[in-house]
Amino acid sequence: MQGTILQGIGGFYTAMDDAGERYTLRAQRKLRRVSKPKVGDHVEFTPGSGEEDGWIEAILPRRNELDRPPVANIDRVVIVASAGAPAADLPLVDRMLVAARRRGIEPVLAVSKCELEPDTAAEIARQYRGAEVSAIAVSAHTGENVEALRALLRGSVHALAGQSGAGKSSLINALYGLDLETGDLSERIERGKNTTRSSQLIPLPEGGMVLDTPGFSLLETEVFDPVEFKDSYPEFEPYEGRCYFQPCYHASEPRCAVREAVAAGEIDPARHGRYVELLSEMRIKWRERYD
Ligand SMILES: Nc1nc2c(ncn2[C@@H]2O[C@H](COP(=O)(O)OP(=O)(O)OP(=O)(O)O)[C@@H](O)[C@H]2O)c(=O)[nH]1
Ligand SMILES: [Mg+2]
Ligand SMILES: [Zn+2]
Repeated sequence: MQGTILQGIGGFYTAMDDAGERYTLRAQRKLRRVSKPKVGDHVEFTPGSGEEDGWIEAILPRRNELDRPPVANIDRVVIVASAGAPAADLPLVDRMLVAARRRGIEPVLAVSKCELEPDTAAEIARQYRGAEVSAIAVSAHTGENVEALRALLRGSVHALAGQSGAGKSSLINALYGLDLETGDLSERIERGKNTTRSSQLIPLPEGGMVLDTPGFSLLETEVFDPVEFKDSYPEFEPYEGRCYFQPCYHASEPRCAVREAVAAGEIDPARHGRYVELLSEMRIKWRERYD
């Protein structure tokens, strides 16, 4: 039989077949060695019967996947970054954008809790102008732009991802009238844990599916040739080929068209500054890749 993984907790997976029937399954060790099943995976399985466990036999080829959050076969990743507390970690947003682009997943930026700090929300969205990402300031509490975001996401398989406490589960509840568990910041600090502990795929009555995922604060950027790093920054594209040095990293080279565009206010300086930092990290990792 075939189905889609909706959730995986403690070695047990829930799969749903085309008829909407749900099965509890385990994954064989030989399968887990190659790759652990991810939420969103299409799998072949043998259902359990009586006392017998059901087993996932194979993971069908993935259209795409992310490592963090660990999800597969999605159309879009909605990066949720808060305008209030916890303060948005923009280097983390940048890393998620790079990961999405490298994996061929369309990113959307949702600046959450916008009713708390409207100016901060607008400033964050402004930094990503030209980055070919829809940046929408939303509030799960007031409903601001929730309808616009839902219209943008309609019919697609989309995962909400980002820092713990950014408001992913709250936003999903506001978007789709659900009742996922959400957590107070104060409780969170006491417990030091995510409110959402495992990823979950939810089929939507209007079509498409939404994935709630646990928050994270660290994301290792995949190591690849640093000369390709700029390709994940669409706002540099119009200036490509116009630099004095070729290839140009657009970092500290003289007569760099991208740096001139930053100086002229055409590219956001904060976003470019973070690019330079992530790039130097990538160059070090690339040099040390065989150590
Ligand atoms: N003021 C305000 N608070 C919000 C908004 N959305 C969420 N919150 C609050 O932010 C806190 C965290 O929300 P969650 O939805 O649990 O955050 P999460 O991103 O799912 O967190 P994890 O599951 O731990 O990754 C809760 O106290 C929410 O009430 C909003 O639009 N405005
Ligand atoms: Mg959550
Ligand atoms: Zn350059």
